[in-house]
Amino acid sequence: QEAFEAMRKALVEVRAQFGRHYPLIIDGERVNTQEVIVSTNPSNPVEVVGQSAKAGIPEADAALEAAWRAFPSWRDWPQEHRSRLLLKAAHIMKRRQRELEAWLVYEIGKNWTEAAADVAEAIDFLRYYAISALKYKDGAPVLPYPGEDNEAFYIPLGAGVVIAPWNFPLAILTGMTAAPIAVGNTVVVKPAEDTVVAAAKLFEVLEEAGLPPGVANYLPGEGSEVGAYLVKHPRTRFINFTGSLEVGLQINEMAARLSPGQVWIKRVFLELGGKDALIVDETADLRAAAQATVQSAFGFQGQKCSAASRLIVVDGIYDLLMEEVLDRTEALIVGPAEENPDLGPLASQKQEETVLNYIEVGRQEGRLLLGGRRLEGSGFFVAPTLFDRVSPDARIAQEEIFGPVLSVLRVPDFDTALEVANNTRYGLTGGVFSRKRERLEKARREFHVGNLYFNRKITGALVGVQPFGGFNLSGTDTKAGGPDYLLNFLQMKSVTERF
Ligand code: TXE
Repeated sequence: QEAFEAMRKALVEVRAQFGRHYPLIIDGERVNTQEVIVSTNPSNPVEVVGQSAKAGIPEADAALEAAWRAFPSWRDWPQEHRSRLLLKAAHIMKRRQRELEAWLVYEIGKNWTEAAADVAEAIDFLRYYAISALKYKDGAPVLPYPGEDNEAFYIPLGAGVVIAPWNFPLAILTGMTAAPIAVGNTVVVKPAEDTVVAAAKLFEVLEEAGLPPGVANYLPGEGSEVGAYLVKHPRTRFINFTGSLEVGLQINEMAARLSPGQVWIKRVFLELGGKDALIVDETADLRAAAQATVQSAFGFQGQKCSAASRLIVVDGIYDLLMEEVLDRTEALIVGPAEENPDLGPLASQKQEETVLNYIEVGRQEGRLLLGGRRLEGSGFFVAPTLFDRVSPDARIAQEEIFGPVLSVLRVPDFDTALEVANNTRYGLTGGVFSRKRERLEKARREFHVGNLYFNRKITGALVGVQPFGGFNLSGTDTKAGGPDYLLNFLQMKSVTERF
């Protein structure tokens, strides 16, 4: 109750800042403001103006140079001091969590639960990377059998670029930024165009924590302009990207080419899409399976790479399960995010159009069971939608829709369910509802996804508990919140001294 009251208060206080600085979603419509968002980092001469934050090539060059200028001293900070700073940032974020949640509600249409999870995960990332960075500090024993006259130790890479998606505007941006700087790198951060506020808030927190100017540089701008420019830039040492498959593949290709004056092979980390399947067999707890299906498919309007977008049902319980799923889906409330509905608006006009296009494709490829339309009135509200009689190779079973659309596939037995689940070019999350241990063991071996869940929903990965990242085209096997994630931003040096 207390948290709800605090949230209501925060929404009012944040709303009082409307029309001042930030593009917002008001009642589902994206309302851009005409104000200046001034970079919170004095070393980074990025003043962004107009409808939503816009930085151009000159600012991108300035930000990357600011990052390289800040690198030598930040690299030489003792690891404990860098870690302590990030822990302080986590503490500040915790203190401001209701306000930050309120911004996420207004900026990207998350309901209170999803907004709280986003902020909580950002705090977890700051803490987790701050602590796990300590094991790489200078002088830490890294060799299993050190000789008496040589040592090996880690050093950071230099200045890199973080390019973030809009769907976890604080959590993913914070995780991708905190990891490289935790171990002594510096970064230019390019948030998604639709979520420049959440990014600005992270910079406010980092600045309050005392992050030296230039260590992290705020560069809100067009991905295809400043994002691509920085990916190709010879002075970019690494790229940490989370976003769509198509952009990720473009980045991989651009970064592979040597630019004039480039003296290293860029490291590229990609966290891409998913077409995640939930299997329910005839031994499953049907109520639990139905609940998990609806939460995984429609949480944050299905705009999660971990969302369930395929439900694979073994014959025998099909009608019973579908009755449960349809009942629960019909009961979902869709409305303005600040009223804490089950589903808020989609993130943008573009997102709504994409989802509605896929719904039209779905009408050709399957049978519409529920939803299939936008809601009357203003705002990007799309009804939770289910199609069944979907074949495994249908577009709505193969392509990431990134909206509240669930494709239901019916199979004769569990083995076929696994084959259908693996029939995808992605491999991010997956789930199985079954009471047969040997089937779970088979799924553990054969269900080819980076994050597998048994008898529970398939979204949500606790930092440090479920390292997050997928196989195949879901990314480069980098496990965010995993034990070795920081090694991506380090290189090892060996020094031998003959006395
Ligand atoms: O991605 P986009 P979005 C995925 C999710 C979905 C996508 C949604 O599955 O596919 O992210 O996020 C910048 N050169 N994940 O729509 O359009 C752009 O400005 C350089 C997976 O934001 O790819 C934005 O900052 N940059 C993830 C960023 O790329 C470019 C979890 C992403 O934009 C660019 C969350 C270009 N040419 C979301 N074009 C996981 N697997 O964990 C755009 N950008």
